[in-house]
Amino acid sequence: MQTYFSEDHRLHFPQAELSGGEFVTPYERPSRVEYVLARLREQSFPTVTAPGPVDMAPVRKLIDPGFLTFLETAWKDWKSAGCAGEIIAAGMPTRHQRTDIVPRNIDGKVGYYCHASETAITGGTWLAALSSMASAQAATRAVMSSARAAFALCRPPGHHATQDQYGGYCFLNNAAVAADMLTQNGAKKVAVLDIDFHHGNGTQEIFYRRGDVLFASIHGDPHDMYPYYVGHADERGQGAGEGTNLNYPLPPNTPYAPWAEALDDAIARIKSFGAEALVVSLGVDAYKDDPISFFKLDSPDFMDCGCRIGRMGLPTVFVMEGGYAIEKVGVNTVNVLEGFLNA
Ligand code: 5XA
Ligand code: ZN
Repeated sequence: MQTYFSEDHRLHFPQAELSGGEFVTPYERPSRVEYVLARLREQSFPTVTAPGPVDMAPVRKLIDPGFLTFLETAWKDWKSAGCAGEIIAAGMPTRHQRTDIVPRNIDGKVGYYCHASETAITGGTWLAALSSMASAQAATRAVMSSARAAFALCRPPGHHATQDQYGGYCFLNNAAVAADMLTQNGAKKVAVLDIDFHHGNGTQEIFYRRGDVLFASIHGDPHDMYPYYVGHADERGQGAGEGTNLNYPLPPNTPYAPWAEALDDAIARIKSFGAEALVVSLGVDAYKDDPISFFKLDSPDFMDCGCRIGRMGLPTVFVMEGGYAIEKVGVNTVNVLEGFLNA
């Protein structure tokens, strides 16, 4: 299985994340990638391939043009306004306020296009987000030209990014663009299986009214965990997408057995949906020692999970999402890929 990854991910490394009322070094940091690369080498995975330039057409097809322009120009506008620090949203539109008008002021725009203020934008964020997208696209193209599977080592991650909002460390939704590219390439039905600890609200939102892409997510119950305001089991899709959105919210301290039950149910639903290709939003923050999560999966569980996914026999694009127990991110991620290959 080929890995696609760009060195340009390093361009995004904010100094600060707002966590528990303090500014801390962001959990989502460049060294996460180094641990994955090291483990891929240790386990003799094929050489890692640079992705080539991003193709904006599949991105523009799904993502709001105003949001794309915002991401591209935010840093310049922020600096021109005399702001000294990194871009952090100070206020977002709340219920009963107007969301049909984009403010002219950059501070207002930041709040408008952001849904979680832990996520800072820096001078390098846009290029890093594009390079992450390019990796997802290169992996998807490999699968479209008949590779059984490919791994996009994306950073920054993407599953929280909606058509028009960033947050949760995500700017562009890599997995959603990958899935949509697969449908454009002729797959009549595609599934996105999100095994990151956090609900993939961005991916859900993008496909909520579509019947050709099934989204299934196993995640910390939003009563207790970010993204809090979405990710409940009764969100099942709408219109043509009715029944093609499956949420498995699970409580604090969930160990592997009930997690794997949810996974098996999601797999059965993906099969009965008739998916011809699969995108896996591969986060490993369900790990027991992850610093911002509350499930209790252990490293061998990720191997077993990969096996279960591999037994589906579908062409599969793995897209990296979260995972912050930094020294275990490599082992846990590569365990999923190895389990898949050995299924
Ligand atoms: O999958 N998403 C994440 O790992 C980021 C969660 C950010 C919570 N503040
Ligand atoms: Zn996560």
